[in-house]
Amino acid sequence: MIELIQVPFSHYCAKVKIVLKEKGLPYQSRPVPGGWMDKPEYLAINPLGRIPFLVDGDIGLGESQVINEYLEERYPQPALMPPSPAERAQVRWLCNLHDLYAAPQILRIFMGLASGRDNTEFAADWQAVLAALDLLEAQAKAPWLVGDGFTLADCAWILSWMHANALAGMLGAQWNAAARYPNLVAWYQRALARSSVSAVVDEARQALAAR
Ligand SMILES: N[C@@H](CCC(=O)N[C@@H](CS)C(=O)NCC(=O)O)C(=O)O
Repeated sequence: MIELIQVPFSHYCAKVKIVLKEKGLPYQSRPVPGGWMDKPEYLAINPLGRIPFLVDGDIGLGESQVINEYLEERYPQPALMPPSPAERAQVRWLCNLHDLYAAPQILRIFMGLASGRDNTEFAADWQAVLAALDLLEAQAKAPWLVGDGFTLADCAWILSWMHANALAGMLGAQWNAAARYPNLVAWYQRALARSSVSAVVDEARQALAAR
């Protein structure tokens, strides 16, 4: 069976779990060996010290986008990439927007606040998150981010959208999502109706509440 080393509230891990569930692939969720990503037990598995990490038979893979593209090619049905080259490129563009320009900033803010640092230290990261969300809002199509089908781009953004909403409250930021991000608010509501998404969101919420 596929094994996924993950932490339940990680936005990068959520990307992969939504894909596994969309494709109906059973998997075993495994806590990080040694207890955290910097422990020797885990570094022996993934020297980059990052999660998620997926094991499928003989192959072990890190990096959420690499994992998702592997799953898409290895288990092509149901497809989570559109057929046309232009739309496929658009999916990759929005995945990179997430992975490079929003998710690291969200992670830094979460970890920083959790370690007691002051809100004011995260102004630049928060502005970067808003800029990425502005771009996503402008690109977002209905019903899904790219065209008519649910894609890897939707999988990528679900938990980070949830985290951005929570962070706005934690930072005491001005946040009127319905006014600034109407497309994304409607998109998230549609996405929650999918069992893959609601299961992963619930898992993250429960883990955050237990912290
Ligand atoms: N580019 C990586 C980033 C993964 C990542 O940063 N994951 C975080 C958890 S959400 C992590 O492993 N952090 C460990 C650390 O910061 O030491 C991916 O897409 O998988």
